[in-house]
Amino acid sequence: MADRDPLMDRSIRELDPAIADAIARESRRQRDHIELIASENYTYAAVREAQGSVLTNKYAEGYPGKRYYAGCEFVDDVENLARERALQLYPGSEHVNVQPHSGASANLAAFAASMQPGDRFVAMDLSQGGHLSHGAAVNVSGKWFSPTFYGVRPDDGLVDWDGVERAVATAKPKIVIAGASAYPRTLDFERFAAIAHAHGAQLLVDMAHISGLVAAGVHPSPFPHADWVTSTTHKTLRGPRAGIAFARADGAAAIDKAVFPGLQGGPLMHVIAAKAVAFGLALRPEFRDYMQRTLDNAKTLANALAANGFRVITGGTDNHLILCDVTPLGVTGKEATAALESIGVTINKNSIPGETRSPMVTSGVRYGTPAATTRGMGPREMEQIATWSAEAIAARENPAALAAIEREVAKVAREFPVPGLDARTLADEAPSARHAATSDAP
Ligand code: DSN
Repeated sequence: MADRDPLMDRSIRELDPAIADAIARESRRQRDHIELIASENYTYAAVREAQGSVLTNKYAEGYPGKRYYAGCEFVDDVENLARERALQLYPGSEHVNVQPHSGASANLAAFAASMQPGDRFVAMDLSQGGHLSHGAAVNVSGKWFSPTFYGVRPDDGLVDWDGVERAVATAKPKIVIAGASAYPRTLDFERFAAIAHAHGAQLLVDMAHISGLVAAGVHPSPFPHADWVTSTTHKTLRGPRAGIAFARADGAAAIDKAVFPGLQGGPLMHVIAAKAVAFGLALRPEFRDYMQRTLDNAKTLANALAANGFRVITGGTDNHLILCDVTPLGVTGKEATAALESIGVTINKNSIPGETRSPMVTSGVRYGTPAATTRGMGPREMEQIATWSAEAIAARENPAALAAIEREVAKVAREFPVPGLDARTLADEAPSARHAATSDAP
């Protein structure tokens, strides 16, 4: 014991006040702000417990029963449970790899499993609602592979099916990607699969945004239509910040090899434990209720935003997110986001179909209801948020008016506690610091 480092059992607060203060300030921000970024959520206290557990100490390169290190019997139990629960959560799924560190890693693994560098694929353009890891020029998916893009129709904002057909027929791709980060309507996976398969391509569905809705049965499932399915686990699914990748039985070996040893080394067993906990909780009836309330809130918020002068793209929403043109209110997406940030309502600026401004400015904003719904907010708060949004934009050059709205927002926010944010964490807190304006969601 004499040589044992005495610092090993001390708290963050004792050892590192700078980090402890930053965590406390972020805790306070989460308590006092209303979070409406469509990709964010508050995870369960139990998920955080698993993620902060001793499993972070363990190396487990390989897969259950086939590891490169000894001492893996208990982490094998964890990974097997995570796999079993993920497959149970998505009927029709055949194989899952629960090791990807993120959604972008899961997408790259699906690329590595199904294509060679230089191969062609078809995906939704980032500026039309797609994702950075679906072939953006700045991303490895766009640098090492060859994308052709489809988009949405400028008049109604819905998937341009003629454009999908044309892109697939012309590019003759290895894979077609369906999945988006700013598309407010139901994605017809069966139709995507029919187009891809008719042209000899495989379908990759990235369900990162909607995986909770799919698990709860309130959005159609990509199974059994897709050949590969990827997701994050922290958005609507409400688990830890991480990814997963599904394959058909005949793609199991390819996806497993792509994740490890292809792209990653040791799996994050503490995060895999947290995924297992989240999958178990998503199998419960309470989760279905939560997802239904998230959808109901999104519809209420969309209607209320429209009533307050926002132009809601596609006229509404079928899922957890709302895309709006804010130019009828006389502002850009950047200005609207800054005005809302100053009252403690957190959203992101977003390009809209037919966008004329740069991604750093935009004409639109994106709202989402998963996080606010987790806190227990309902239709009354959604209507209030829409009213505050319009008021803040109108008062954006009036600091006193913004401060008055900010006080109202904080009062309502505190009526809805953040899960797992206990009084002790908040008692420790340093003075509030307003966080920097959000950027366009990649
Ligand atoms: N950045 C996420 C989003 O906000 O949609 C997607 O990964």
